[in-house]
Amino acid sequence: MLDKVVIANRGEIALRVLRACSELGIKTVAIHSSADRDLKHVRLADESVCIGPPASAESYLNVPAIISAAEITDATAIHPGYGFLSENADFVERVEQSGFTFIGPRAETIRMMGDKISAIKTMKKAGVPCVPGSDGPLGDDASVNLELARKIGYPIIVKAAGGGGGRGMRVVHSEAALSNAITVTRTEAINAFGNGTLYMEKFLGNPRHIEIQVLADKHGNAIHLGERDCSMQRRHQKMIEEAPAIGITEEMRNKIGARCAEACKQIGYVGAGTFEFLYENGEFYFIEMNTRLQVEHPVTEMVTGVDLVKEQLRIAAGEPLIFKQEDIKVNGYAIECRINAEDPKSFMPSPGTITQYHAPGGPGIRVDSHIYNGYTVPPHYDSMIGKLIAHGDSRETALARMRTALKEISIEGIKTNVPLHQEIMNDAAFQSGGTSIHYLEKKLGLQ
Ligand code: MV4
Repeated sequence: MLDKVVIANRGEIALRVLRACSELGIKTVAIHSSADRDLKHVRLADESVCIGPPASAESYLNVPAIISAAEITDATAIHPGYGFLSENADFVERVEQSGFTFIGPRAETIRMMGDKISAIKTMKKAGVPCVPGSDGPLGDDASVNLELARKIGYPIIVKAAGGGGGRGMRVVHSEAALSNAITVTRTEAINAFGNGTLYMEKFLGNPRHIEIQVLADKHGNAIHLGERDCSMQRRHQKMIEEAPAIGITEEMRNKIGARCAEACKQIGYVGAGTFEFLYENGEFYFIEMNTRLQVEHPVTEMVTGVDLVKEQLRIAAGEPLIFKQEDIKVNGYAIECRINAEDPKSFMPSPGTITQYHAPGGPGIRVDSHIYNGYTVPPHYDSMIGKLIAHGDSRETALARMRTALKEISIEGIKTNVPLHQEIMNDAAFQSGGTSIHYLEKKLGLQ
């Protein structure tokens, strides 16, 4: 097993990784910025190293400082959490060149999935269903692009190969608008990612965002752990996630899941990963793959009973998967609410000191959060301060437990989005389930 892990992240996910290490008897090193000395996991870690000032660029993204911290503490591995350096192939190479184990996929895999065109090409070849599209980069010949779009059929969407997560894309409804859309999107992509490579897909007007969790070891074994529905989002920020997704039968889950696991085997995928799909009219369309642990991983853990972070650690240590596909069963329903330090109406961040905190509890309730009485939420980072997860035998029970927990939770001194979560839990369409990626923005617009 790994001896000592550097946790190269902050907040709730750093605490989550620390807990998994602790259970497996792995020593931990917390690296943190000067704004994060009082983080809960910094106090709980075996060792801690302040690696820089508050700005992420000089701390959580500071590769030499992170490698140095691993060296001086005699660590053997680095867990990147999510965000920050978690999907940075250059970082993985630097980690490995310095003699440490990166807890995640190989650099080559991360680089390939970072280029959305090569990701789609690879998945299509592996038998994963993709959105009808250009199957490659767009050239500069306007007539060729018009012909491509005509074949696909309007509306189409132009996307940047270096984009993802909602950045660098434009919907085109007519031939007349195509050429200009390509020019503008290309300029934006060059400015944002330093890469003007674009591709084209059929635009799906009202899909759900459904993703498949996978685990793969270094011995060629791969399994899927079912799906999550992440459609309840605003401006590409997910707000609520659930597992399983309403309307996805066991047969559909096994079919799409098997395709994802098979693709993992074909590309030599290592670690935890997520296949992102758009789901419309009963069909799955692959759009991107995330090569990291995701924020919403707990809903999968609650319904499968698999500890995904412990599995990441075991896989990185070279151990074979302890689960076979037949061992994975989806039990009940889980819902996660992301708790943000922000104004529930304007969505403006609300950093500051938490003067009073009371955590909810009871059957089926899980709280993944680093906050405590007197903790000060710094203004320098993401506003998510924790996740509230409810599990139950039925979706109705999970929802009822979430409603109860949202009443019970008490966070004073800062504003949070708890009131908005309460409202969504009582929303008729959410209660019925299966709402699209556009539902929340439409609902908020009507208020
Ligand atoms: C799409 C799409 C419709 N059709 N692709 C946005 C984020 C990036 N991961 C892909 N995105 C989309 N790609 C086709 N062909 C609609 C979106 C999209 C979206 C996707 C997932 C979750 C939220 C979204 C919000 C707006 C648009």
